[in-house]
Amino acid sequence: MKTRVTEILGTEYPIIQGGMAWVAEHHLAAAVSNAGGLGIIGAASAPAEVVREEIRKCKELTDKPFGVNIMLLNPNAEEVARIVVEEGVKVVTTGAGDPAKFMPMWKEAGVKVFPVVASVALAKLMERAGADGIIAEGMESGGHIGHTTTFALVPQVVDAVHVPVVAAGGIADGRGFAAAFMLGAEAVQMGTRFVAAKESIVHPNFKEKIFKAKDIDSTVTGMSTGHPVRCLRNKMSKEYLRLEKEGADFMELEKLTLGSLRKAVIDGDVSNGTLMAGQIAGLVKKEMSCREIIEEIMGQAETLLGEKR
Ligand code: TUI
Repeated sequence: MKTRVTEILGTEYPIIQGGMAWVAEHHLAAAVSNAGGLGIIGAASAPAEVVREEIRKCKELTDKPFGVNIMLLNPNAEEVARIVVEEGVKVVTTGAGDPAKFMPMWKEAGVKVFPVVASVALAKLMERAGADGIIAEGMESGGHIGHTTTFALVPQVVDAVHVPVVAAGGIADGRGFAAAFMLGAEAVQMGTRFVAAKESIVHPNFKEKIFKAKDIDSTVTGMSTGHPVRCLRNKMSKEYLRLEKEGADFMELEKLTLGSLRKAVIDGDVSNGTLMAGQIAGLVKKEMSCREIIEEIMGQAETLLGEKR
């Protein structure tokens, strides 16, 4: 299936993997890229040299294009922004902020830039700054989110910019893919479905939580701190929300979440860890390889959209 996004990215399919902290490491990114999507290494809060190593290891596992996600709340974002250029990475996605100050450097190096936005205003700003495409991420997504749903955000962003739009948030199968295309998207980004993939290094306890999740098992912490984070309900989220309701200050809440994503992803501590996942977790029922996931979705989507592009 060809769209402007596959042309820009040089991928077989218009499917991008989310840049999930701790989860989006080189094995997952290479597996998605080898299956015809765009794999992403999530730089998150990792030290810049660790990101460089991840990029090099990914290159050993795939000769297909892959990208790096730069989390802009990270104090070393600038260093990581330079490293992607030094390492010849083809695509950058960004999250949790405005990457405009890095855009001239990336554009000069020929890096394709797809900022993740949660609003029309930032989408327009990013287009003016030279973005090659926009990833419009609805609040169904896992992790740090905005306030608008994918269904409402995507068509509004599509109407506001000329560059192609990628839909993210709440998409995990061919129906979601086809619906996103009906809204005007030219690709989708998926996180949760890939968290549970065979090649994902996420602890089996966390994957099991996704497979067992029901539609109502998703919650949002941090509404009061200005950094809302969507995760699956567990002991940790209940405690967080209780403290938040009591008016706990930022530092107190931070203590609870410090290192909590690592606890969930690496240690498999599904009680005290933060189980970042999207609202679509309830749809993800079994572990499949990235290739099986992508081929299943493309098969369903092509039938639904009634076309082979
Ligand atoms: O970035 C994400 N998802 C993330 S980042 C992350 S690490 C983190 N953990 C705890 C608290 C905060 C971050 C986990 N998940 N998705 C892309 C995304 N970007 N969603 C929302 C936004 C966003 C929000 C506000 C982008 C820009 C923005 O404001 C723009 C500005 O002017 O700063």
